[in-house]
Amino acid sequence: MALKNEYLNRVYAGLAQRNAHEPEFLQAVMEVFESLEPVVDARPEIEANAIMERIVEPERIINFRVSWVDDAGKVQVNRGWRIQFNSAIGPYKGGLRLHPSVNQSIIKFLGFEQIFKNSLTGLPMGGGKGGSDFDPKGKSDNEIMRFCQSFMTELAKHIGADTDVPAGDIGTGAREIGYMFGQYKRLRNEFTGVLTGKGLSYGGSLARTEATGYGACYFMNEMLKDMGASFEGKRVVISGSGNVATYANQKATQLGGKVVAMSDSNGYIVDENGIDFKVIKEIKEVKRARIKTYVDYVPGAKYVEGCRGIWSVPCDLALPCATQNELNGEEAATLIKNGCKAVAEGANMPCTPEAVAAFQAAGVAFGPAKAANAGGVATSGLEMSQNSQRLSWTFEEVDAKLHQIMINIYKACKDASERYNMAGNLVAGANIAGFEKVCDAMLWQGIAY
Ligand code: NDP
Ligand code: 2IT
Repeated sequence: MALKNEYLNRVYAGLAQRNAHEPEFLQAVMEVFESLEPVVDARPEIEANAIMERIVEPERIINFRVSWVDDAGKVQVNRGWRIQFNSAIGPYKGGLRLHPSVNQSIIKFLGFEQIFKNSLTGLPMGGGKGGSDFDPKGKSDNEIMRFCQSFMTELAKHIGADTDVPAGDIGTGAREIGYMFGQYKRLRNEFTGVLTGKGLSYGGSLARTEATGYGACYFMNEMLKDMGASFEGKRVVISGSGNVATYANQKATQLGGKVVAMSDSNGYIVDENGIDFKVIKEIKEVKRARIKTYVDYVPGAKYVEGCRGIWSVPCDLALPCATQNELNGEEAATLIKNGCKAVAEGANMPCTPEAVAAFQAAGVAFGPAKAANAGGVATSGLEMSQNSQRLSWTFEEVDAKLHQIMINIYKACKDASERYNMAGNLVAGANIAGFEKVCDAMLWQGIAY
């Protein structure tokens, strides 16, 4: 795809040549560049200061070996990354993904998007991301602990409460953060807010566990309000059944919606009576089992093998909350045909560019990931504030702040889209609003990075 702005086109072409084997990263950059054309046209200082060339190059990529010993006594070796992408507006901040599919392209796309997402929260956080191709599935708690300790032994050299603050993402939940925090403390002999998503007994924030899923629903709710609608009585389909999906289910249900389908990477369940959030929590958080076991708890429900079929379940609202590129153009067409009216991305980049274009062409309200799932990292920012103050706020206080942040993000995206004559295009709005603050901070700080 060619960009109309000559400068952006040239920067993208060079990037594509240098990163030919990083398709997810290039996909994420292209989406941002498309949105920023009118901004770059209007502000010559962006080209004069090589802002775009700089913003697509991570400030630092740390890539390391992670060796650990499994329960059989065999030495295992994984690859670890931390990509410190941009620190213009605050310390690097972003999750750690543990999944066998992890590679540099995936961590770079996530780190790049995190820059703009974190900016949208209104809190002082730069963009970063990390992870490993380690697969937590089927590992014992001791194996998870040994991996996390080995991973942190290297990572600890590069992070800190005022430098870089990692958190959870796919495969990294409360258990993994706990083991990593323990190892960091042991290595550095300091108790600081170096990670977020911590347990409540050692500095974690109330409502952080719920925040991404809740935030995605708060964002969806703002889109619905603008359409003169609400969650009340709506059929909702949520892909995934991890942290984001589980609490998106809880909030969508609290707001009056009925969640009829959820999935994992093997298949999906349909429960016409509304999927019971407490059963999902039991299956995923306590038993660490597969979603197909839902039918053992709720016999009226059905399980279908193969995760992508979930998009054929008719719904009014869709919340893709599993992983990147999980919803393509054809699947978007099926959702549209079945009457879907609004989509909010709980996962990062779950909709392919073809899917996003299909939704926008059909007038389906579309909330992009950088905005719609920013509630997680926003609440991580609130965890950092509480840690710095040596205080902890109540669930209600944190949830109220999260809610207000999501309302502000929606408004910022909408305002930016209107300022550049793209009203209704929240993809452009999110990219522009997120970019503007980072760009200004980079301009003020001179050519440092
Ligand atoms: P979890 O590990 O808790 O859950 C991930 C869910 O997605 C699981 O149901 C998993 O199924 C499914 N999934 C993962 N990979 C694939 C795949 N390749 N194909 C199909 N299904 C897959 O992760 P989270 O809920 O934390 O993260 C989900 C998404 O939300 C990710 O895109 C993440 O980057 C994003 N996100 C997370 C935030 C957070 O605070 N946790 C914040 C903002 C965004 P299975 O168990 O079968 O692997
Ligand atoms: O993609 C994301 O925003 C996250 N995984 C959460 C990051 C964080 O630092 O809380």
